[in-house]
Amino acid sequence: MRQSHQLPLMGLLLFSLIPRQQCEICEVSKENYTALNPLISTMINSKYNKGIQAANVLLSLRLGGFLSQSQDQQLTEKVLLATRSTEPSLTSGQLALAILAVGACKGPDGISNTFELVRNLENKFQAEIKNMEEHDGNPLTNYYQLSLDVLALCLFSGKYSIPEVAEIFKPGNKNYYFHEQFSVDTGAMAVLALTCVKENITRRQNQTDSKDTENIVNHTRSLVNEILSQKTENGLLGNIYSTGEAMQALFVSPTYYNKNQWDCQKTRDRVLAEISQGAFRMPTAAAQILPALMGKTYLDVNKDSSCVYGSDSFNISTQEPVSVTPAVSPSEIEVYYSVVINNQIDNTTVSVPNGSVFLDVMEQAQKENATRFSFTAEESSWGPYITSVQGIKANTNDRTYWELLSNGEPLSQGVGSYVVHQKDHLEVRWSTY
Ligand code: B12
Ligand SMILES: *[C@@H]1O[C@H](CO)[C@@H](O)[C@H](O)[C@H]1NC(C)=O
Ligand SMILES: *[C@@H]1O[C@H](CO)[C@@H](O)[C@H](O)[C@H]1NC(C)=O
Ligand SMILES: *[C@@H]1O[C@H](CO)[C@@H](O)[C@H](O)[C@H]1NC(C)=O
Ligand SMILES: *[C@@H]1O[C@H](CO)[C@@H](O)[C@H](O)[C@H]1NC(C)=O
Ligand SMILES: *[C@@H]1O[C@H](CO)[C@@H](O)[C@H](O)[C@H]1NC(C)=O
Ligand SMILES: *[C@@H]1O[C@H](CO)[C@@H](O)[C@H](O)[C@H]1NC(C)=O
Ligand SMILES: *[C@@H]1O[C@H](CO)[C@@H](O)[C@H](O)[C@H]1NC(C)=O
Ligand SMILES: *[C@@H]1O[C@H](CO)[C@@H](O)[C@H](O)[C@H]1NC(C)=O
Repeated sequence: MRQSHQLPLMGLLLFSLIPRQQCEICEVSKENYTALNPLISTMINSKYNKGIQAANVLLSLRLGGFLSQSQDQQLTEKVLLATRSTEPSLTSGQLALAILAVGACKGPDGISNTFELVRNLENKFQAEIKNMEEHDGNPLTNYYQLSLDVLALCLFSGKYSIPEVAEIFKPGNKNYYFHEQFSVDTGAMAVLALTCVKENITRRQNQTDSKDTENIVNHTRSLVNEILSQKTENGLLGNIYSTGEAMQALFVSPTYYNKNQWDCQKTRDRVLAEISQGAFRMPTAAAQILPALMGKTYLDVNKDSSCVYGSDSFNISTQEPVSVTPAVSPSEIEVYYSVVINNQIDNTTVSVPNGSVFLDVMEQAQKENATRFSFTAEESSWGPYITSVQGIKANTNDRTYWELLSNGEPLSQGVGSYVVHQKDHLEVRWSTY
């Protein structure tokens, strides 16, 4: 009898004791900001073919307050111009990122530029849902982008249905997984979106929403657990490129896990070590890790407050970065390359200069036989994305794509970044995720 009284009481006591002290935001200390310099200069000096790809970088630099007023203005104009001129063809997530970036704070002119963009995002989000209804639950893009959509709509007073969000973001939905493996990036972005929605409902204190609130809380708890279950021996959450966003998700959900479930300092120190080894040379990679290292999250985007500007300590370079050409020309290396479609394999041996990337190998093979090794690629915020090989195109409605592997292992970088090694067995494989 006594137990039945004590247990809930204990639970209540623990619950009221734990919250704040457990919320450990382990940002990099001011003395150690120099460790972040490579990230900031990579972002500031980045050049993009399409301005929309600068949105992630702008968002990140604004959250950190790293831009001078003139740099901020320059980059904001660029993103806004690109957004307006290409809006109909943007994916929902691209538009959401642009809204988050451009609206992150009130710029020098003080006008909010986002009103019309938010209306367009509402439509794109509905189109994602419609596609799911018509194509076996597959959105036009993916759940990472649907999460960005909800986050932007939530932060910028857009319209969305709370019950619909609670339904879409149920844990266990196949869209959280690629090859049955939980996508930490996707789960993290969903946690940020759901947290925003939950805070909004709570602030409105609308009793009729309580069932949805409970669902959203439950979804968030499961997603946080799944993220924590992807913790690696060395402290990463998922892989190095998902860790920044996973840190943000854990920062905003301290009541859903115990202090001993996550060693934030260990994660941070591992990331700092990876920065010095050059893991974040891709501007988008740098943009996605920086906020967490500053103790910031995408929920800190505040359309009502003025921008914080830094000094001109980092200059936007006007000249091309000097390419590091080695004194002696590199030796040639030999790699194996195969295109695998179900049981059909087309393979060849390719010779490329040492230091070449996967894309160089594909181009070399294509030169040797334009039929067997033909391919197309599209520029994305992570570099070139392989869209077709031998004329066979990736399709989100079928969840198909061209998977990259080396020596049988899926790569964690794209064709533009992965540096190949002597005797590598490189493979592009027609896959379903
Ligand atoms: C969804 C997703 C996919 C989907 C894309 C199709 C779809 N249904 O949308 C699938 C599962 C097919 C996929 C494939 C791959 N992906 Co992926 N993907 C993502 C994810 C979760 C979200 C991307 C997104 O929509 N971003 C938001 C929008 C607004 O930005 P965007 O640039 O317009 O998005 C497009 C590109 O990002 C592109 N894309 C997706 N993945 C990759 C990877 C590379 C290298 C490139 C160049 C482009 C690209 O697809 C997006 C939709 O069109 C990110 C996570 C993250 N942190 O960004 C990982 C991520 C970008 N992917 C990654 C990787 C490694 C891959 C693969 C190379 C894996 C492999 N071994 O084959 C392949 C790409 C191979 C190829 N054909 O070139 C890494 C990239 C890391 C890096 N340093 O380069 C990330 C960061 C995941 C991670 N933490 O490791 N991916
Ligand atoms: C700064 O970094 C150094 C080396 O990485 C570390 O030893 C030190 O504790 C850090 N300082 C603070 C205040 O975090
Ligand atoms: C909650 O969201 C609505 C609609 O998106 C918005 O109008 C309102 O300002 C938000 N309220 C709070 C308190 O955030
Ligand atoms: C409360 O929520 C319900 C359902 O989401 C909605 O129909 C109603 O308009 C809301 N009321 C207020 C005061 O926000
Ligand atoms: C939420 O989770 C709790 C505990 O796991 C459970 O008791 C409750 O029924 C769940 N609520 C909903 C709406 O599913
Ligand atoms: C940036 O440019 C300003 C003026 O052009 C100059 O004074 C400053 O030293 C530069 N900073 C760096 C880090 O190059
Ligand atoms: C292609 O693969 C077959 C079977 O693995 C192998 O015997 C052959 O040597 C490969 N050809 C080239 C050019 O690598
Ligand atoms: C390729 O270059 C790396 C250093 O960049 C070197 O360690 C390696 O030995 C080289 N390999 C060949 C086969 O020349
Ligand atoms: C390219 O490959 C196709 C199909 O395997 C073959 O029929 C053709 O002869 C090859 N062309 C060249 C130039 O090697």
